[in-house]
Amino acid sequence: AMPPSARLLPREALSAALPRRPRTAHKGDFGHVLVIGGDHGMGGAVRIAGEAAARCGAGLTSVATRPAHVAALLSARPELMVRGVEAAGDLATPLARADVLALGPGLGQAEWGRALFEAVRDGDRPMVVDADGLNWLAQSPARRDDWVLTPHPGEAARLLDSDVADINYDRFAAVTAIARQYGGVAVLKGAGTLISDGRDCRVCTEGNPGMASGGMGDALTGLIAGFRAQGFDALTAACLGVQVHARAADRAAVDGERGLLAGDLLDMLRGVVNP
Ligand code: NPW
Ligand code: AMP
Ligand code: MG
Repeated sequence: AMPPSARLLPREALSAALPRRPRTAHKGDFGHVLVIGGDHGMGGAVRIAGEAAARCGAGLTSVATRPAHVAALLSARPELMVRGVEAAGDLATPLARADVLALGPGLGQAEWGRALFEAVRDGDRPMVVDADGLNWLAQSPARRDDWVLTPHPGEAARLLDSDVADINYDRFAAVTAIARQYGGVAVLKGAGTLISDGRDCRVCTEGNPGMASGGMGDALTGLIAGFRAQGFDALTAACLGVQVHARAADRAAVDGERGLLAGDLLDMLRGVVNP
């Protein structure tokens, strides 16, 4: 059952929050997202997150990743600014230019990822933390008011030192506990994604099981960071990101749920964010 503090995300929320742009708009009005991640074997995660940020309207999108991934990312998506990072010190310049960080897609569980996580965690930029960023956070807990954490039930179990069955037994309690323990806004992913700021809870009723495929969460991370960069507060950006993500997946699934890819969702974004 839904607790009284929970509300469904209304379908018309997107058209209310996403009016047409002013005629005189320029890219500086829409913020700069920096995606940090993509250890060996997971360069696709930062490409998906970066494309999602750009496709939801961020003014500029940069990616900091393993040098081995730079050429492939640039040829796939030349609109992204891609910087090869060998060690945490190489993040200083891109960090100084960014308004919002997307920390964790494909970041990995090795020393490289830990060093990047630690270099960024206590900085002054608002951030969305996902995937291996959440795994590092679970190992060295911290609190911030200005971040959005986006765990799937496996990551939520690590954050709460619990197990997946326990998380799914009471998803409302789990998302509230994560927001209270870590601060900011928590998004508990999976069918009926929940969003909590530690007090109120929102429920997304859109989306479909075609989304159970690799890279889907990385797209959500980029979307929330992209909305944050456009000036929405953490809770609003999280709700918009979740709803845009689910609706794009529903549009992409008209040809069938099985075999749906995160890239198919990215192709639907422009229609969804221009309601
Ligand atoms: P199981 O397997 O069902 O027992 P991990 P990851 C559980 C990157 N990626 N409900 C699941 O349990 C990511 O960004 C890169 C219940 C298992 O234990 C990360 O950096 C891609 N349980 C990295 O890979 C595309 C659930 O959690 C564990 C659950 C690892 O991310 C793929 C699996 O999660 C990927 O995004 C649910 N809904 N969901 C790329 N193209 O570069 C998960 N679990 O171990 O955190 O690994 O999510 O695959
Ligand atoms: P991740 O596990 O990080 O790749 O994230 C998966 C994304 O797909 C999250 O946004 C989930 O909410 C979404 N998703 C996965 N399975 C479903 C489902 N059965 N119904 C709706 N959304 C789903
Ligand atoms: Mg994920």
